[in-house]
Amino acid sequence: VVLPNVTTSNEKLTVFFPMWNEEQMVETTVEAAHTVLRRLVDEGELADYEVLLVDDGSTDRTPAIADELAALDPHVRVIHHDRNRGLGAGIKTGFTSATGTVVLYTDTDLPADLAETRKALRLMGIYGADIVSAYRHDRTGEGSKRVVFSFAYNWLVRLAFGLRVRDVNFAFKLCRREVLEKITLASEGSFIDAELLIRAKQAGFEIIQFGVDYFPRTRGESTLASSSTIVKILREMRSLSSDLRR
Ligand SMILES: Nc1nc2c(ncn2[C@@H]2O[C@H](COP(=O)(O)OP(=O)(O)OP(=O)(O)O)[C@@H](O)[C@H]2O)c(=O)[nH]1
Ligand SMILES: [Mg+2]
Repeated sequence: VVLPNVTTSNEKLTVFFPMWNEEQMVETTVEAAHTVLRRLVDEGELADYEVLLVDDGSTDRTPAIADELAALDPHVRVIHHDRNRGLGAGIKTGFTSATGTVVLYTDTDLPADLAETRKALRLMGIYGADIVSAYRHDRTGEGSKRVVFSFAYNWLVRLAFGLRVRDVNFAFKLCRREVLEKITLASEGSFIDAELLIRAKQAGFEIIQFGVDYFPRTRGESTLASSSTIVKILREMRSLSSDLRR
């Protein structure tokens, strides 16, 4: 009798966090990542993991805390930008420096429980997806103005680029390394999420989606929830649009 094989994964996961002035979150976030990822390794769902902190020229204690955490644990790595370059720049650094075979990108204020990583990995395997992109079941926690903006933005991206994704800017995306090796991202700002999905789809990669509970920020400063971010995103979208529609 041959027992059904209990397979052990040979994937290494990099989870990376773009961060700017997150001194109130960074420790909690790194600890949450360890707790979830260590268990996934223990249970054979992952071969190894890396926690990558991309400090985008923070002016508070974030860089010092991040360096301390990295010194304490070989799973943690930090990259500093010498000046603040924007969310897209942080995400590009995360994607190009990740050593994993699969890469998860999420926000430092943990908008979704990192335990969702297990489900995302499983879905990626079962459905043969290259990107697993999460959407919020209920996003009302971000306030009504932003709900309206998110809705309009998702609709605009769908109309302009034919991308059918429910929550384009939600920061919980698991990507196969092959995607990141194949495509080159240009955005330095928050258009990066849309650009990633559009270019991946155009290159023939499979994107699937799943819903998660959303936890709005409870600590630290909200830096991207401003009208200047919206203006920048639309400007970036316009300047990249002919390249993306080619
Ligand atoms: N690389 C980079 N990351 C940033 C910058 N500003 C914010 N971030 C990070 O981007 C992620 C999202 O920022 P948030 O301030 O949470 O933006 P948000 O989720 O739209 O808004 P709130 O959750 O309401 O604060 C977090 O991990 C931030 O640390 C920046 O200038 N550069
Ligand atoms: Mg946030």
